[in-house]
Amino acid sequence: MSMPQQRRILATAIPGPRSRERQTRRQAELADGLGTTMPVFVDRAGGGIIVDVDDNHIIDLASGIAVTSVGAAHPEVAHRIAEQAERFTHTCFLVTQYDGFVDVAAALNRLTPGEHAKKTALFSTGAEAVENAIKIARVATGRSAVVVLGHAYHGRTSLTMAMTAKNVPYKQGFGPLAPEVYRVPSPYPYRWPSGPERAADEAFAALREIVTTQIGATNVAAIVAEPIQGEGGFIVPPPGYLAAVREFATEHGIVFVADEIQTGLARTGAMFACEHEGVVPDLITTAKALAGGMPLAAVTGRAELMDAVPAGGLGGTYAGNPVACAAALAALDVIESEDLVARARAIEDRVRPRLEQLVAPGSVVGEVRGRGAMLAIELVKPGTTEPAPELAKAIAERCHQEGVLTLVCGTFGNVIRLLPPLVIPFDLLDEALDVLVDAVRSLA
Ligand code: PLZ
Repeated sequence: MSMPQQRRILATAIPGPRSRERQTRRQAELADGLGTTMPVFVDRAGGGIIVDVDDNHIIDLASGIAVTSVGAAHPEVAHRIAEQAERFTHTCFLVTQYDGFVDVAAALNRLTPGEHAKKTALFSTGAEAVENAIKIARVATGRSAVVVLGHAYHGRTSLTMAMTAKNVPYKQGFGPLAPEVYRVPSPYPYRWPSGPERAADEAFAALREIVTTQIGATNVAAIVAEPIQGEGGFIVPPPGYLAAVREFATEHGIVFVADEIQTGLARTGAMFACEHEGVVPDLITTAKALAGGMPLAAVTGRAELMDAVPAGGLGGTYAGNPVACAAALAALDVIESEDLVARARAIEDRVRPRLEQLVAPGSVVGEVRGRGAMLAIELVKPGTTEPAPELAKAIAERCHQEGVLTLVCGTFGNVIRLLPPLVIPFDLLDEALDVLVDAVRSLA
């Protein structure tokens, strides 16, 4: 099958009749707890285009939530998946071993920041990687407390939903929540009460005070932070904050975990987002872009921490599935050989100025932020910083009707985020921005 034509085509209204028909069936067959951003059904996708069952060609500014950085059908990824599936689809690595698992681990040990000895364990989903990072940190330190940030997102499983900040829809009714999870303020420059320039120092001071006076530093196994907060609103921590937390963790024997599940592997214009701040975490979680769309996740970090858990303590039936590993080796090759780190920076250079034109006194766009190909606009009531979630939703829906897939995020539901595949052709990116800018201007 060839790559979809790299062009926006509106063949019908969106959603079209075939998608609508399927939507009725979906509603009858599927649990209501499964949400949907854009109610179309997909026939094929690749590059910067998603083709739905009505033949609409939609520009992809979502990448399946930061997953398909190399595109949804990169020929190299597809080829390596097919080749591996013909050899074998599964053995369970805990039963009999295969090279792909070790090769992915070696690649992550090489690519992640820091010159220290590193080891890796593979899993299937991001939430599973975060859970396992906590298990490792707890065994390695003999401590149990976990410190997380306001606006954090770490997953939907029992432990990770407790680590996630937002209540609805992630926690409401799902309690009791896992114990020993403590939250400190996120250094959110745009919303920091005493102003953005004080956010780094004051947020760090709050962390230090909460850890030392309320939890006790000697009880803390791990501090977990997303180097740019994703679901919480593409919040970029102010310069110096992550480095201060890193140093504090070292001083108190706390494991510093960077959750790079959304930010990692070229997305932000660096292989890992903590590199922008020169920070070297003890453990890093990855998933999403790692395997070009196949479910694969990892914890990578200091060998002595990774080795703290005795044999049998880590794993899972599907953890590091061979087909997913083959896809990852292909995706990582593409990320490196096509220099997608540079490509993410080029995307920022192209997109940021367009978005910044929307910011002016009294504008509904309060801030443009992010790094690389992880950029967002925060929508507010004009002349205030009061969140405007209805407007964000209306803008996203207008884009969808016009054949551009955008996602909304943020604790207040008022942030439109752009996560295009890193391989998106620039003319498509420009066209998608025309649609987004028009939608913001006409709905403001
Ligand atoms: N950590 C930083 O961004 C996943 C969630 C989509 P899983 N983000 C998308 C949704 O609504 O479920 C994510 C993340 C960060 C952890 C995770 C969890 O990764 O692969 O979804 O489990």
